[in-house]
Amino acid sequence: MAILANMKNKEVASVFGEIADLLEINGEQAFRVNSYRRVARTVKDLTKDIEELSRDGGLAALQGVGKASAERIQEYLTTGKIAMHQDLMAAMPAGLPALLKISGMGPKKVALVWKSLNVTGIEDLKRAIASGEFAALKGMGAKSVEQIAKGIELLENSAGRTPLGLAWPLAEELADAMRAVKGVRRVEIAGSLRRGAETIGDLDLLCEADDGAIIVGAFTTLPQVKRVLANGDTKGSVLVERRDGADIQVDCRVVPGESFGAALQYFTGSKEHNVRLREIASKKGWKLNEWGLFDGDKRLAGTDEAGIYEKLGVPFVSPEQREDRGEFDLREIEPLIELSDIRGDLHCHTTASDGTADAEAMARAACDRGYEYIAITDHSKSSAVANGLAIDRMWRQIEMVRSLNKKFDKITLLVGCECDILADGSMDYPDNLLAACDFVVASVHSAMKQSRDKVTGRILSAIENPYVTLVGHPTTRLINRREPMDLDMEAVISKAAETQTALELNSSWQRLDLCDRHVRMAVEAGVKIAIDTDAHSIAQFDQMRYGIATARRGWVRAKDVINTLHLPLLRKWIAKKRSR
Ligand code: DGT
Ligand code: CA
Ligand code: CA
Ligand code: ZN
Repeated sequence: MAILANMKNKEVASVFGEIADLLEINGEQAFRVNSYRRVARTVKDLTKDIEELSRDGGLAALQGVGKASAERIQEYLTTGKIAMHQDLMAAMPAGLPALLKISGMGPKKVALVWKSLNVTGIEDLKRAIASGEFAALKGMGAKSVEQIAKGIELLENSAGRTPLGLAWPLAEELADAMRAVKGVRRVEIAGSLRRGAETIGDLDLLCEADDGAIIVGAFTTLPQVKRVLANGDTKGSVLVERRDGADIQVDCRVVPGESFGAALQYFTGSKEHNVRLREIASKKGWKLNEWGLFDGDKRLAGTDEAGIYEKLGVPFVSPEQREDRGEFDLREIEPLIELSDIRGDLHCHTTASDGTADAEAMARAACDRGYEYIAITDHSKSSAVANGLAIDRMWRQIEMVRSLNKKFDKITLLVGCECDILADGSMDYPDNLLAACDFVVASVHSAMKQSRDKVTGRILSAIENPYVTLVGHPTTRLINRREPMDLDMEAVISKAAETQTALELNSSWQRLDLCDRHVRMAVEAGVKIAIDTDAHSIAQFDQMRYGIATARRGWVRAKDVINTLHLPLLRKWIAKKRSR
């Protein structure tokens, strides 16, 4: 429920943000633009459901929301759009708003290229970059244009791939809808989603049933379907709208029970893993396909996945490990970490900095999840946009969290902070303040474009600080939106191993940082991982499963992760580095 409520708030905030962008491109006066931005921010930070608020007549009472804005919010809630927003879009070249999606292109720059070079879309912009005209404009330079060119590349490479956090809830919704169809005995999600990949090309559903055509018919007429791409006897393909408005393709296949395991194995992939598996079958003189494992006409396996691996004499690895990254060489299967192994969240934000719930509400929510502990880690003073805590505020926060802790008996609140690693590699808080915290996350939030040596050096000096227990989102990448920093990961990993510093696997689906490969490198070097959510709201605690999926792709076991420890052992682990 909370997630749904939040979604409407998010939609309204994003439409108002777009209105502000469009007005700014049109050269409207700053105060007018800012008034829309203010509404966007207020609505985004709102802890209440906006629909509820509007029913209670509370819209106009919101800070920064005037009568006109309140009416526009109302308009959105009733009709799903705002006429003024549509008019603004209609009044400018259709390709122009898309330029805002390019990293580095704000409304001012969009207006600049439009007015001075008559650029009206991405292709125009690419030409203006190639010809040097863009860099020659007043206020532009080679460096910022280069950054924008990279932004275009990133956008084009990511086009079509859906982040895990948008794909997974949608896949579950569709799988549930298919489970409710009469005649369907079993539904599984296959493909890259079952493998826990960070982005998903299309969704793959598998249904067990007898009459394929009827089931495919039910699939292609689900209420979620926007367009039907294919409609056959055993397979249907459709387009479905994502939460953010883009489309994603969904394939649905119907198979009989005797082939369900073979089909699940085949359509889970990866392709590389399947190619290897088929080779192993053919070396034995057998044939493996989506219908089963066969010796001539004789069916050897196929009803369940495990049977196929067993017959082939290959370890039955988890879907997340099926990438042909060495899984065929495993002699014994070690269980990978599971969501239920997690005993606490070590990175979250409250209203003290940029979160939407206060420490008490966050702790209560963590307690409801059955966690043993939670570290409250708000931003430090230099994170001004995130309302980071100045030193005196941080001292008061430490007192506040300690006394709040006395109110809880089932969960322990660890006093923490997310301390910025500044551009020169120093920490944003002095050591005595860090020492007063139980738990310190150190993260880069600025100057991410520095050279490889510089950014690596910054992380290394943070790791050397005795009070830093964890490096937060080490590469600072944002999936589909921002490249990782140019980090010497091997150097970071070896310094972390040497100093007993943990590295984060940030579970936010926009980050998933460290990524699967890096997390595997770290664990193989003996570095401990913290899998946490960086939650800025109660609902975001649910992101833990994305981190767990990524960890499993990195072959992580429960013992590699510090927040699988019971609290006394976790405290002991933290103390070890501090006492060195
Ligand atoms: P995606 O959708 O790009 O995120 O990645 P997948 O892995 O879901 O790929 P998809 O949807 O094209 O196909 C699903 C699975 O079906 C894939 O992981 C393996 C299997 N598959 C598809 N095409 C082939 C193929 O040509 N050869 C083999 N061996 N397997 C295939
Ligand atoms: Ca797929
Ligand atoms: Ca597919
Ligand atoms: Zn954070």
